[in-house]
Amino acid sequence: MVIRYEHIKTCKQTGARLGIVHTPHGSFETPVFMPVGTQATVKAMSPEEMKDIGAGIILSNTYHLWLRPGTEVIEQAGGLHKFMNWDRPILTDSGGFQVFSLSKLRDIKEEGVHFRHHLNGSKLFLSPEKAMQIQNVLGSDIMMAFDECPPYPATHDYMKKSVERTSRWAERCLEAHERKDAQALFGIVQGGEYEDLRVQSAKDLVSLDFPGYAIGGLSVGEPKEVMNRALEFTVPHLPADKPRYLMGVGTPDSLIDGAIRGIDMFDCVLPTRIARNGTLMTSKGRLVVRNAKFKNDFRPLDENCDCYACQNYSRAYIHHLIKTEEIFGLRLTSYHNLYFLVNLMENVRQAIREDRLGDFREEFFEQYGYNEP
Ligand code: PRF
Ligand code: ZN
Repeated sequence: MVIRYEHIKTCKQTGARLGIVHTPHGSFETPVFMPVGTQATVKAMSPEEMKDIGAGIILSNTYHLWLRPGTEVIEQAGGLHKFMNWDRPILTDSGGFQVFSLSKLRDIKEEGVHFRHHLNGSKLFLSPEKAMQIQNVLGSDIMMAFDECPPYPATHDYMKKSVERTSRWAERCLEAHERKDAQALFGIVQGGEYEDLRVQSAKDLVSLDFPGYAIGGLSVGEPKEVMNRALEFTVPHLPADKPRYLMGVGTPDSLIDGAIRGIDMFDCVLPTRIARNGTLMTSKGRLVVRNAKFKNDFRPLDENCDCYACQNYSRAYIHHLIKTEEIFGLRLTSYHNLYFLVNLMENVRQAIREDRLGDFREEFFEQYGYNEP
């Protein structure tokens, strides 16, 4: 196996897992939050800063890198790690989800998805084989299968057909993957909110024996109880000795509640996206530093944070940088938000180590607020 999940312990209070995932570019501890670097860069952050905040693995996107700069440039660079100067693990998403979210004109067929370039309108085609070929060139440590993520809500009938196609596509992905000794391919469980389809999807994929499994099709607009229930009836069908990844989830509440339901890996654009419009995640909930009330506030963004931004700069200063559209403002807010989530997961791991993740959850929400996203 190219990657290996080392189970350290299970939290006695919650059942959350503490582990280490070993990859060809080193190891990371789980549960982990993976910052998103769509265009071969985590927006506003250098790789050195990513290491400072303690990021163990980052995510990038097949779809975007295929369109720009194109696979050939990355091949000439010697792969994505070298191209972007990041020597720790990289996970790449397969492109399916990005086609569904970015391209309005698309046609899903058994062979793959025909769609138009989201910027110039040209005709494009992605398939399980193509997604594997691109990810093999990128050289990510963890590649994702090419799946369909239907919108929420979808009918049981549509979802059943979609799950069955996603299973057939998963088999084609395994077949087309040419670097099994260097890159691990994860299967993606779909099925929406339907228990029978989630179970069917999980069983189909587990029978194909992937080195890890993702849960897709959640955080697509459903209430959080729906997501939690879907995790509860899906996770028990996944093998205990492989990593489990909940795709596109990154609010503090869902990271903690996902870990409690046995999830090991998470990713989301949320912290970096909201940072760029002046919104911070803090131990006391969200703070919109671009609001006028922070003009004369000389406290740090988060009084309980020891990140570089909070140790050296005030809300007043960052408010000013955001209002004047200074680049340094985006760097500081991005730095803080990523630090906040990476550090939250370090605290989650410590709580698991000490069998008190349930208590940690209560203490965290007492401060953060129960209704804050
Ligand atoms: N599939 C893939 N990528 C994803 C998702 C999915 O279902 C999601 C759903 N939240 C985010 N990213 N391939
Ligand atoms: Zn901070």
